Amino acid sequence: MTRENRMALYRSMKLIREFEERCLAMAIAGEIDGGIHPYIGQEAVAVGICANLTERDGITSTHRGHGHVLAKGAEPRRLLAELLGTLEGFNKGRGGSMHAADMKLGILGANGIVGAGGAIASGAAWAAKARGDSEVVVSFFGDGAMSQGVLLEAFNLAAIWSLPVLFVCENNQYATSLKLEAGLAGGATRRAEGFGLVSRSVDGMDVEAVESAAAELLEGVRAGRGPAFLECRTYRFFGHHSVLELLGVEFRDPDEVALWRTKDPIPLLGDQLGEDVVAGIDAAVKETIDEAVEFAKNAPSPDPKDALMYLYAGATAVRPGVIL
Ligand SMILES: Cc1ncc(C[n+]2csc(CCOP(=O)(O)OP(=O)(O)O)c2C)c(N)n1
Ligand SMILES: [Mg+2]
Repeated sequence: MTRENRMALYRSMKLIREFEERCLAMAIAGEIDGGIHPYIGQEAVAVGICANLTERDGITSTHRGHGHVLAKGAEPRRLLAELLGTLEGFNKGRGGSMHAADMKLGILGANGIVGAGGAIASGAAWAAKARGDSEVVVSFFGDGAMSQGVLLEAFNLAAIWSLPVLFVCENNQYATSLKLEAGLAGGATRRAEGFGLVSRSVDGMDVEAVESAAAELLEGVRAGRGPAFLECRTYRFFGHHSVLELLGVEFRDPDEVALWRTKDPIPLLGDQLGEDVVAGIDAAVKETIDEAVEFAKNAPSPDPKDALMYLYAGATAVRPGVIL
């Protein structure tokens, strides 16, 4: 990997970190309705995977999705405007934190329903294959989704129809407060192998390792050899949701959290780039996020009379409660 590539990976991870730190503070201050699920700690996964994707490739995301959306190329100011429920958001404020989508960038939607993105990814991959297009679709989901029936059905259909999907399990070892071993029998990669998916597991705190594992698997997916599965072993540095941070509730052992914080992917890569390079990127990223906050806070809110608009494709609200 070239120095320029490493700098791009560092910049993208730092952008997500800065965005999420700012959002977490805003959510705790009550400035983001509904709060957020912070992605802090897991940046190497989104960035390492998306470094292999073109704009035409698709992704499906999760309730913890800001990192995926930013790594796929979304503008931070438009994402923050979405989180604040304003008209400048990608979805005019209708989606919010858990449902940010931008079809032009191949962001087929974050999703508050655990595991649901896998089925959407398989459907989009089926459509790409039917059209004869060369795009691939990446589906991000957590370890908790591995026990959702819909995801296992998506594995099955993707395998039997040989669809161009890469399933990425972000194993941060917890589903809310449920530890992995208490909720997942058989192990993630072994389950995926059971469906005939080419499966690998990688250190999700090492962005270069994630990038190269994904590159290898996506080569087969793009060549039409069928779907693949990548488990990224990672950790979230904060609680499941901002409201738990607000209340000071932490289900995990503080020593375990402290240990994983020593594996932070950002300084790990930054140390290779040198202090001056890091300082330059950090300052530019901070400026971008400062500007995004300013932009989003000044963006207009939707008019309550338009509340029923954009709920259905091609539909128009003629008066409250009546959709044509
Ligand atoms: C179908 C469904 N069941 C339950 C929930 C409630 N819920 C929201 S996040 C979450 C935990 C998901 O854990 P995981 O998939 O590991 O993702 P992580 O939060 O660790 O990123 C649960 C159970 C939901 N949103 N959807
Ligand atoms: Mg999890």
